[in-house]
Amino acid sequence: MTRILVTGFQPFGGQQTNPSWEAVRRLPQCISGAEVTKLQIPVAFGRAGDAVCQTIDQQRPDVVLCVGQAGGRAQLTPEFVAINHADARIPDNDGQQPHRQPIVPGGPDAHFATVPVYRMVDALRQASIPASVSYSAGTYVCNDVMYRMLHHLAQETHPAVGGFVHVPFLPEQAAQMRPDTPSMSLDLMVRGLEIALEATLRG
Ligand code: PCA
Repeated sequence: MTRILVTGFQPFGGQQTNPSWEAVRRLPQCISGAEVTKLQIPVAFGRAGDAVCQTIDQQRPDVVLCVGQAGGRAQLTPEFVAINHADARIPDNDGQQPHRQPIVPGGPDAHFATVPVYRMVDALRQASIPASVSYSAGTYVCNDVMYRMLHHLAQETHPAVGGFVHVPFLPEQAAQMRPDTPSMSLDLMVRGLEIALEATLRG
């Protein structure tokens, strides 16, 4: 049976909730006949990526999709690339704040997503869900997790495909912010993640 591992983050940066986990935990147990496992990970450099890699080793999934919040974005954005660079604007939930340093010293400069990011975006737009490919996952914990996960998969002989999707704020978060802050409803995010996974499994 095909297995999918999907992860979402704990809240961070003073927020009460993280839409990534709220959406991930509402995904069905089964998508296109594949079994879905959900994992909540901490907003912590190193520790979050390690938790994902450990779970990959235990569960041997075929698809790994990590999801994170990108406040300020208006669309679902599958990430094209993770770079070997950490530079934190704010401390993570462990109080770590790396500046201008490699994630894996001596590792490749970047890892490209191995999920079909363009096919995901095409499928999402087809379903009238706003989406676009992003060419930067930033330099905070999300990029750290994506890089560590793809680096781990790259060491395997029969690797799973791996990717990362950033989601906008929820309406209740945006309601507390500047008037031009974009948001997306939880229902749309959940449906969008499901469509992105369906598109991946078609590949
Ligand atoms: N977003 C942050 C880390 C956790 C999350 O949900 C990021 O984009 O790096």
